[in-house]
Amino acid sequence: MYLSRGGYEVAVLDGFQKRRWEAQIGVQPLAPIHPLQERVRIWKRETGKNIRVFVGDLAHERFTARVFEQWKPDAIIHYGEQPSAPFSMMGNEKAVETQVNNVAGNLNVLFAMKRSVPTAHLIKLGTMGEYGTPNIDIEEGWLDIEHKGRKDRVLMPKKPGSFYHLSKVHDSHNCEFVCRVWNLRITDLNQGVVYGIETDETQIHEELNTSFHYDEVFGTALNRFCVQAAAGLPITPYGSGGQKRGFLNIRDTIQCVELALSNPPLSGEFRVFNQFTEVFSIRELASTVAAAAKEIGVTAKVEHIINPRIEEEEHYYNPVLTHLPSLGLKPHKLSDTLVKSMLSYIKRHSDRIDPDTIAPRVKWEGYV
Ligand code: USQ
Repeated sequence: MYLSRGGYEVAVLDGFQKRRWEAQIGVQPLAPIHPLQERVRIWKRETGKNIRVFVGDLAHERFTARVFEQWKPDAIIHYGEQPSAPFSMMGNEKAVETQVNNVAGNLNVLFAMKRSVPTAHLIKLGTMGEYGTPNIDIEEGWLDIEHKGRKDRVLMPKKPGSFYHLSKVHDSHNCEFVCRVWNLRITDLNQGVVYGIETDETQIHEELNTSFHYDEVFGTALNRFCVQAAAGLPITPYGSGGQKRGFLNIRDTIQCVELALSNPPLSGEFRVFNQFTEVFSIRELASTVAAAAKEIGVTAKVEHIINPRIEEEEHYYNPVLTHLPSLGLKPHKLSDTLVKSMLSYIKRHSDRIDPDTIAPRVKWEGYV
């Protein structure tokens, strides 16, 4: 919607897998998400801008190839992946579904690019979680090494924490390979944990809202904490809450895509941007939400619970962030009343909160 408003000619390709997964596990976004075609009609009515819709599954190579041949994009923004770590850890079937959907879908995009638009720019949504929490600084994708007196530049080593995060590592390797052998141009956005609900575009009409999850599977930490506070439930850092992550506001995710789009890499370049604006520990987030809730008259309790994941809870964390700021990223800060605006949105929809979907049941040690 942002790019369409900005004058780009936009097509959206969607197979509605996320809606199917939500139905399978019995969760829904906080506010309902209307059918895509209806949202596109509302967008046209409100802004006069047309967005072309292609319905199908990226993992079907003939469909993907046909769309690329027909539409001939100058740039592709690839957000079409299974995004949840807990979903991928629910067992054998969901792990396979996650990796097939993500890795095969991305491979089909790469082949379709090579065949129909070899000079197009792929902006691929990766994740900061590809790196895990190493005891060294996290560089932006590439690491200069010296080993036994010889030097090389290699992809930053990866130690991800779920089958989902692993799928993004596999994608990154496939992307780097096709830049090297087919001369494609790709930006891998290693994005941190996103929080927030509204953008300028979603505010144009209620039915243009984005999908906001708070459940144990699709909800991310800060979003969950805000819903817990609003629903009078305890805020749940897992374990000690010393896990540190990079975070960014949903508005900044759009800014980052536009910066990548308007500053494309060279042909043959695999470019990696670390994409976050602030680093917090989970316990800092929990106390920030509790303090913000207090300001609007809600008393929220923080209750550390047994960590269902296998991850480091106290660790070094120092990711490098240079590329996006050097291109002009102007971050929104978490402290800029965002939590308050999130809390008021959540309160407006609080009758739809299903408390039974909040407690974590998916365990990393888990299922076979
Ligand atoms: N956590 C809690 N309590 C909760 C929920 C989460 O302590 O109620 C902890 C988790 O154990 C983890 C951290 O918060 O240490 C982040 O968890 P999350 O669920 O917010 O985020 P994550 O599973 O890492 O995945 C999310 C998105 C994923 C994206 C990733 C960016 O779902 O699509 O790739 O954030 S990153 O974390 O940088 O890899």
